[in-house]
Amino acid sequence: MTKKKLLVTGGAGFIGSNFIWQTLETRSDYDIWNLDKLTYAGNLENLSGIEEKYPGRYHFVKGDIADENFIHQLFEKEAFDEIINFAAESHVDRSIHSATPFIITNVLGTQILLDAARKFSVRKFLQVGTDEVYGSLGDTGYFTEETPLQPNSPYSSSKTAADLLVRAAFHTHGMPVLTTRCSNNYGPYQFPEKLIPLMISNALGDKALPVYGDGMNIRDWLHVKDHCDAILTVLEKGQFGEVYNIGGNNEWANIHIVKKILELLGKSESLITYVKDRPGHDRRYAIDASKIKRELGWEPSYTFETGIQETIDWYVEHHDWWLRIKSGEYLNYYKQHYEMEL
Ligand code: NAD
Ligand code: TDX
Repeated sequence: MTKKKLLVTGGAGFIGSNFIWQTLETRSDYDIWNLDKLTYAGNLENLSGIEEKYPGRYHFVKGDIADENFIHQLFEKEAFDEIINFAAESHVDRSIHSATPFIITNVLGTQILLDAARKFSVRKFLQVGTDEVYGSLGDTGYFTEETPLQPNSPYSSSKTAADLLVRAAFHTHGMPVLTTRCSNNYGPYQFPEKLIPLMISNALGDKALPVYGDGMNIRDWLHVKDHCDAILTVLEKGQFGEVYNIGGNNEWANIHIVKKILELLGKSESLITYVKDRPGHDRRYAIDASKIKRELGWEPSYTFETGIQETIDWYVEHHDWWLRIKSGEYLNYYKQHYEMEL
């Protein structure tokens, strides 16, 4: 069997780390290089034990996708066959406070990776995108791959710019690119700034649960394992130059998610605190994922009932994982496990 060298960027984050575990477990033809800058969102504890479980198949490289010299040196050293670009600044609220890091990583970083992929003849480049590029829906309708791109936040605008640069790489240079656009993910290892892990961890600590605006904004929730499976499907079977929407067909208003979490944890709804709305808050996202089902045969396997229960159980069991994030202790992991060995 020919082994492929897969570069995963942003693999110390939520979706990237789930993807690495899942791919090493289910695909014996891939060895993985995880390139991550270890921003506040990068947590190597998500991958603790992986080198021992998959000897020789996992390699970590600390670095920045927006550092052109570094990227070129890395590509000269390792002949990557394929790339999946997960690396991004990913939190909408942070982009409202400060947009610049989003432009540097999400836009410039993507172009630098595309340039290196072209120069070093990488055989596939998959860009992990988001449904937020389509903007906001009213009470009806769904995002298809043909829906106009109308991003409303600095985060979604930077992700849209990245998607367009990937599109340009295909049309201008004939590059072998694929783009996915997924709805909101939930599951293990999600940084507790995002709705579901924030609400679970606050509820467990009997802290207030901050609900933005009237709580009636709607998101389409997909279990992270289903997202990772869809990315592998697109990587293996997708057609170059195409965009694939990925979604769970699972719309929930935020307030209903929050109440469900409180109910499953046996906590009181009095913890709910309505706070000032997010500026430019998109009202509703809903994905039409019929193309990926029709053309590549992918559909989600989790029901929300099972997925949310498993996720809550995971955060209850991994209390220490999110407590170390909240205390900032997780930031020492790289120093303790990598720099000490040098
Ligand atoms: P995350 O914030 O949990 O992880 C991002 C990772 O990227 C972190 O490990 C961080 O250290 C790394 N990173 C950031 N800047 C970097 C740089 N310049 N160079 C190298 N590494 C860098 O994000 P996530 O939720 O796992 O999202 C992963 C990808 O999926 C993103 O591209 C995001 O836009 C997309 N996405 C996320 C969701 C979701 O619901 N979380 C939904 C659809 C799409
Ligand atoms: O404290 C909160 N209270 C609240 O009401 C937080 C953090 C969020 N919210 C609301 C805002 C959104 O309507 O919950 C919803 C979900 O918020 P986030 O978890 O911040 O996700 P969202 O803004 O929808 O974006 C997510 O999905 C698409 C990811 O963060 C993006 O990276 C992805 O592209």
